[in-house]
Amino acid sequence: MELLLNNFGSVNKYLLRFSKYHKVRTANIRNYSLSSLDDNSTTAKLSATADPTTDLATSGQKAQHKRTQNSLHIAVIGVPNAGKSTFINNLINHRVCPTSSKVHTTRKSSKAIYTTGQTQLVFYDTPGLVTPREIKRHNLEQSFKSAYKHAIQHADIIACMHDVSNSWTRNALHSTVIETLNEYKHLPSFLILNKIDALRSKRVLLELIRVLTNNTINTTQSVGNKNQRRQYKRIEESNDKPVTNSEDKKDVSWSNFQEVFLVSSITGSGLNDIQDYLTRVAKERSWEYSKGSFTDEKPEALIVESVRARLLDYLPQEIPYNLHSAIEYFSEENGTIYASVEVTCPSARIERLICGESNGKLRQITERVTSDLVETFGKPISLTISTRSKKTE
Ligand SMILES: Nc1nc2c(ncn2[C@@H]2O[C@H](COP(=O)(O)OP(=O)(O)OP(=O)(O)O)[C@@H](O)[C@H]2O)c(=O)[nH]1
Ligand SMILES: [Mg+2]
Repeated sequence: MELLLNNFGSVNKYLLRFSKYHKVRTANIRNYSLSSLDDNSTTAKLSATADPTTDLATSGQKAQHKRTQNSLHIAVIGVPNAGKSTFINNLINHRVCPTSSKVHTTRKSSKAIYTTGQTQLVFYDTPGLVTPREIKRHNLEQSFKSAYKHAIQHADIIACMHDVSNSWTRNALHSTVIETLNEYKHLPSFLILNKIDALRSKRVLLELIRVLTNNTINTTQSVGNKNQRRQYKRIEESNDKPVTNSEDKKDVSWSNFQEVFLVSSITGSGLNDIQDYLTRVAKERSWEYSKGSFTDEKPEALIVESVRARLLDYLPQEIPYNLHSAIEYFSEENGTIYASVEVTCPSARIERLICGESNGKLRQITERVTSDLVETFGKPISLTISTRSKKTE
């Protein structure tokens, strides 16, 4: 906890300094401003102030006056491992989406619900966007593609999650992301630059925004006075890997983002600003879920998905992708959940690998999933994970 708070503090300080150097003005028609950052805010939010975005905003404001119910459906899209599920869990303050360090943790679209004041936000967690080649290579279900389509079709707005921690991929939006935004361009969208905590230096961020939004937010031409411009230039020339639009001929950006947020989903930094934004643009509409709901998934499904996600974390390479987890038993008595999950392994060798010496690894996995599920359900859980192998040797 202390470590997280420390990280939080340093990001905070940096962006605070950063914001002082860079007041962002625009290119042509729109006026953007880099919002000033106070000690409690770690995000730089760029917004189209002169172009009051959509009718979403207006309807949201009206609704607040009337004190009626508002809601907004948000499809969170992005490439695998961008941090979509972590973002949703931390924003809604509940662990309902499975997360792991490996790709393809989310395999179907699921809903996560957050109700605050008059507003209900319904997030659609989606599997990472993949090309047909990747579907074939990783042996993914066809539902992978249809899942995010289903989510977007029900969405009022698209949240596009982009991982800035990887210096090789951060300089371009993935082609599948651009294709998706194009296909659904009638929907408003905003960009989330995630994992800013993992950047050694935050100096690349403004330039990244410029590249990824196709200069619709211009961060270079109109930066304050001469002194500030000189400082900005020094920042650009610093030892960070320069952000260049190296693939000039390829499309790497999207020009229609309405907002850009810089966040760390893992530390929670910047998430409040997104929450405020979504609350502001929510539509006047009755809630679909009761105030205390966080997901529409059945508890049994949440348990199985949690086991699957931790198997991805604890087992090497492709092995966990070939396992099948299923609920064997579920009940709730006196406020405690009792559950048992069976993991079917392709061979006895893999089964031994999962169990480890004297079942040590399986015990570790079980403890980890149990603690995840206590966060999910907010009540004690007694969990057993058993294994079986399809083939004996
Ligand atoms: N350092 C850092 N890591 C993060 C952040 N957000 C997510 N992660 C990590 O990124 C990894 C992937 O996170 P997920 O939330 O599972 O990513 P996803 O986009 O849902 O992945 P798929 O479901 O496979 O498409 C996990 O190891 C997370 O802990 C962040 O802000 N900072
Ligand atoms: Mg996910």
